[in-house]
Amino acid sequence: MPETKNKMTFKDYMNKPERLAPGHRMCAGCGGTIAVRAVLRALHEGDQAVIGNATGCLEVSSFMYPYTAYTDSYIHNAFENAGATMGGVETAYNILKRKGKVKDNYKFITFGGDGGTYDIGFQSLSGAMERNHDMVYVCYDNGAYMNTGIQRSSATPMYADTTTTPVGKESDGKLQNRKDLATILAAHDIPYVGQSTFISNFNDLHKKAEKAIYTKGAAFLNVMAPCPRGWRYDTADIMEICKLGVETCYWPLFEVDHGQWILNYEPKKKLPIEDFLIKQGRFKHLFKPGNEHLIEEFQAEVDRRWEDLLYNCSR
Ligand SMILES: Cc1ncc(C[n+]2csc(CCOP(=O)(O)OP(=O)(O)O)c2C)c(N)n1
Repeated sequence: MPETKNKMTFKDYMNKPERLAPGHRMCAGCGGTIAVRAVLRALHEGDQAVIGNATGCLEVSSFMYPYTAYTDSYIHNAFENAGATMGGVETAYNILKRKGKVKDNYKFITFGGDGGTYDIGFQSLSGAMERNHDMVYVCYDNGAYMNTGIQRSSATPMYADTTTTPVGKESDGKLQNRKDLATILAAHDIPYVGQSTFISNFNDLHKKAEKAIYTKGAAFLNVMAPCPRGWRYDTADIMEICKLGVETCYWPLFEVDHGQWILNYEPKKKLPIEDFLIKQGRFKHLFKPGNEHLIEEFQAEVDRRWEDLLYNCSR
């Protein structure tokens, strides 16, 4: 069970000190930054953290040796070993704590983009989770390798226009469906998995981050974190895009807490997927006359996954 202290309101959360200091170089309107700030705010006062970070936008923009934008300890890692490194740090901490050499309480949180998490770092993430290290791995999922110029990843949704799946006469964008990583992590049978994004007052993300950090054992959080450059939207639209992701059931809010699947939000009226897609330049081609069938296929995939989730949550 989470070691939740007292009940906190949203205002309490927002009044907590920032643990990602201002002055980093992330883009305006970047979802990754919002995700990191929200997750770190869930740390209880007095607790220290070691932050791990796979290579990516977040790392290059919040860390330039010897400076970091974090008020906590920070380790930059290659994609391939971000999970393994934090597992090692947690193990070393347990030994030092037992020997009385470390007095403070530490929590272990690794951040990675979807390229580093779904693809390149997947083996070390899977291993760290399976070994049940007391750590949280947070994927800020912006749906492509954004730092190197918007290349497709296995998190990129079908038909998205990326630099390695360019839309043109011969191509409608990415051909494959996105990998459902939260479900794959749930199949690791770890204590906690949560999927979230930014909606209304951020309560969903705050609660899940706190649960993930304070649940004993391995936890994984998947946060949809839009990227204005890659998704091609007006920076001011980020909150609306996240809301539409949830209201269309493209990005359902759910958690798997010690094996129990819980749907955190069910839209009163599921919106058509067009409402989510039309806000983003990467899907512009889907709205050309003659491409209606592509949207229908997209919708069918969203429906299929939503039904699967409802089934899992009803068991
Ligand atoms: C093994 C390896 N392959 C490729 C790169 C080059 N590279 C640096 S950042 C980056 C993109 C990272 O994408 P993602 O993990 O999705 O994070 P984002 O940049 O979108 O935040 C790549 C491919 C690298 N550093 N190491």
